[in-house]
Amino acid sequence: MQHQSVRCLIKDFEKRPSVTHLLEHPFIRQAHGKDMALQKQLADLIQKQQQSGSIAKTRYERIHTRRPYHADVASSFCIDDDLVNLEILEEDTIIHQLQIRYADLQIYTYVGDILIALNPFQNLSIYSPQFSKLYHGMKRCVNPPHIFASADAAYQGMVTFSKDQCIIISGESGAGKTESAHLIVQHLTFLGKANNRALREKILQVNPLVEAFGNACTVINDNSSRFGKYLEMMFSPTGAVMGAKISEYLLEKSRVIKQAVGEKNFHIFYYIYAGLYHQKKLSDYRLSEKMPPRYIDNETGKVMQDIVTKETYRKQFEAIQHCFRIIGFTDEEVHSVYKILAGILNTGNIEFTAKSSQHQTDKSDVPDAESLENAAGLLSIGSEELQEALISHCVVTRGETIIRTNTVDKAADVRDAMSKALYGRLFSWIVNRINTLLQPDKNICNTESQMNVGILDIFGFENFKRNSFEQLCINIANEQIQFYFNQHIFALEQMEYQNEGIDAALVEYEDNRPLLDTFLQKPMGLLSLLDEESRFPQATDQTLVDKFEDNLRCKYFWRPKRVELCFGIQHYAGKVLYDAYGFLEKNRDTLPADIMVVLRTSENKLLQHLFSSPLTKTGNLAQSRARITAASRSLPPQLGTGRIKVDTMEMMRHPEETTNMKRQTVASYFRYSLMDLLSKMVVGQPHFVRCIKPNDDRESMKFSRDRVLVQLRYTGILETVHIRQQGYSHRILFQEFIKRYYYLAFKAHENPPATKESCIAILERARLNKWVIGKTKVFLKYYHIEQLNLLLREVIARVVVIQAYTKGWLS
Ligand code: AOV
Ligand code: MG
Repeated sequence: MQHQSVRCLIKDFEKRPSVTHLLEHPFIRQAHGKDMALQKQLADLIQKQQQSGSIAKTRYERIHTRRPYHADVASSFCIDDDLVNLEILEEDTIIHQLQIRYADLQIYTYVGDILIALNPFQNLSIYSPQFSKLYHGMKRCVNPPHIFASADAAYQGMVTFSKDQCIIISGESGAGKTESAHLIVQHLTFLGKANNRALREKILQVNPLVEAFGNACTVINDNSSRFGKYLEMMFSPTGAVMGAKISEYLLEKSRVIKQAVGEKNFHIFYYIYAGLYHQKKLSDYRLSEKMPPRYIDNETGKVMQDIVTKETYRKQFEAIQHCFRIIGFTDEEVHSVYKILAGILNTGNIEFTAKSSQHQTDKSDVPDAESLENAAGLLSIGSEELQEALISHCVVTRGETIIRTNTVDKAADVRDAMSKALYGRLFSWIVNRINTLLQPDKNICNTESQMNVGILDIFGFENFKRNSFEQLCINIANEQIQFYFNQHIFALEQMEYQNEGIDAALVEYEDNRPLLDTFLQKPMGLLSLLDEESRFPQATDQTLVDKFEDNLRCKYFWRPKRVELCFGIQHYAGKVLYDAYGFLEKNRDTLPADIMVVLRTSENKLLQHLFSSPLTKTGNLAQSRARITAASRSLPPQLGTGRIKVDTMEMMRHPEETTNMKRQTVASYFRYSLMDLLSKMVVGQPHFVRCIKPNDDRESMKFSRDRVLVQLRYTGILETVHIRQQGYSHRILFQEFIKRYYYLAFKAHENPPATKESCIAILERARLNKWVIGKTKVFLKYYHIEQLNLLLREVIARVVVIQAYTKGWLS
């Protein structure tokens, strides 16, 4: 029994060097035991913990050849590792430091507790498991700055104080956010060593899988995230990884149907086309061997050439199959996914021609039935019904249902809306399925005691030659993340100095709140105006821009002369010109009810599920139209007009669905998503990683001072350095502070009151400098926390050794 408890303690302490946890361990409370081998092990462990600095240094020297540490540097910490240590705080000095470091391939630099990561644009050998070990539970100043150190800080913060953490990665498109997110997950899975290896494997496959569906090649980045991703990794109270959960935000669905010049569709389409091509299975999915579908070959012929000659797509296909398998998707599910993807590609090939008849000139027809039948076959729906839903729609006017034909353009729009809806829902389904497969086992860890580290990786700020509705949403999301950063680093901190009567120099920073209000305010913000205009059937993109101009009277908005559909926004990260062409349609994002009805009749279970709605009765198109007629007769005339649909819950997930009561637009869905994201982020202790792109040519070793300077300016790095140097980033209530660091100054039986004096006693005992005491809180510099935690760990270790001695184990 005792033997076991000592072993258990050692294991626990190694896994989770948490002092609070250790103190509560039954073994420490009633330490006794006689096993010599275990005693030795315990003593070694404690010694190792105490000497961790020097061990790490030599290990680092062994494996990191680029920058050996010099013996004459008293601490292995290099002064310029942290910009806060600079004596002269000017843009020039900061940029100079970063440039020298970059030339030496030191891509990471601290600004206090914030990590700056410069994109190296080359593979570095600093991410191996050896490095994970090196950074594990280490004092930050022992090793050079590293993304693993940030992940480690979050993990240690979580286990030590049982508090959720979140790591917010920001930076413009191509700066390295997604790569950083991968590395964080890698280190966290290393730290959260579960006995369950399978689970670790699964978690590592999550990012590659969702990115195959949600990332694409843009002119800026070959692997650009076209959705926002918040990945939460769940841990048990002892820090073992238990599961994971992803939340996805605002996938750029329009990419499925059209890509700008030089850009591509979502990766997965190329992967499956190439994979199936090489497996000679294209015909099983009714895809042509000679001509890739229109949706993926916008530069005719090029894709085919890549697929035949290059190995990468095929390998990626295999990797994705592997991901599916490891995570736990069944073969049947994967097959359904491929069928839907191939169904989308075939849908894209359906063409329409005008068909004039005596009575109507705006009719369209499908001249070549092959693609239609292929699509219908793959989606397991009737081809006639599909055709009917594409070329006609049902309108209810004053209690009467009229079937109207669609023009060629309209039919093409319906086709594309269907493809977008299919892809969007498929993507959400994959994410939900992953979440189900990776949810923690309730028998092992109950939800209450679970803790998590969230990792936010969104699409970065974008400024293309032509910017559309998607860029607007992406940039607003970035604006919101910048606001959150400002709040945390500047606003809240400074507000507390004032409330607590602390005399600290105020740091000026660029507050983007007014701009965010310009977008999000109700009812006169840009998104509200867009929604309002989207409700008028007669509105055009031109009337929309006019409306913006009439109502958005602020310095952030302007309209260039002589460019009709254009408007400009002065974002925190620079000026962007938007082209409002298609804004209204993209915002409405309607999926005709008839298409939905047809898709619901699918015999493919997955597809049925994607379009199922608990409140809607199923049936074929004719039955549904008959039902609508019946229903419309009972509605008051003003409500019985327009397209009919659907229950509100479904709409929250899928904005494209319309209702005659209220229409959910992309803008309102987007606003809701942003709120949802923020609500997740605010509950955790934030850690910031700021990615910087050193040049626009994606070249390694190239440092463009101008480009870096712009990014440093708009992210407020200089101001951040100031506030980290002068400010107090940690503000802890007396009570909490005493609870945490009690053992540094008091004995077990003492019960100090939650007063200023008790806190001062601890701070003085710890021999810290430069702290201040407010009315209710202790104000600490970012580095104090680490010092306190280390001291605490040493004290606890001493307690353990003393107990071991008194029991006569160590002689
Ligand atoms: P992003 O996520 O910030 O852009 P990525 O993380 O996709 O940018 O990085 C872009 C490219 O830079 C990657 O594909 C790598 O080639 C390279 N890169 C970034 N970080 C590293 C690193 N640590 N080591 C080696 N190469 C790196 V966007 O998703 O477009 O906003 O929407
Ligand atoms: Mg990315």
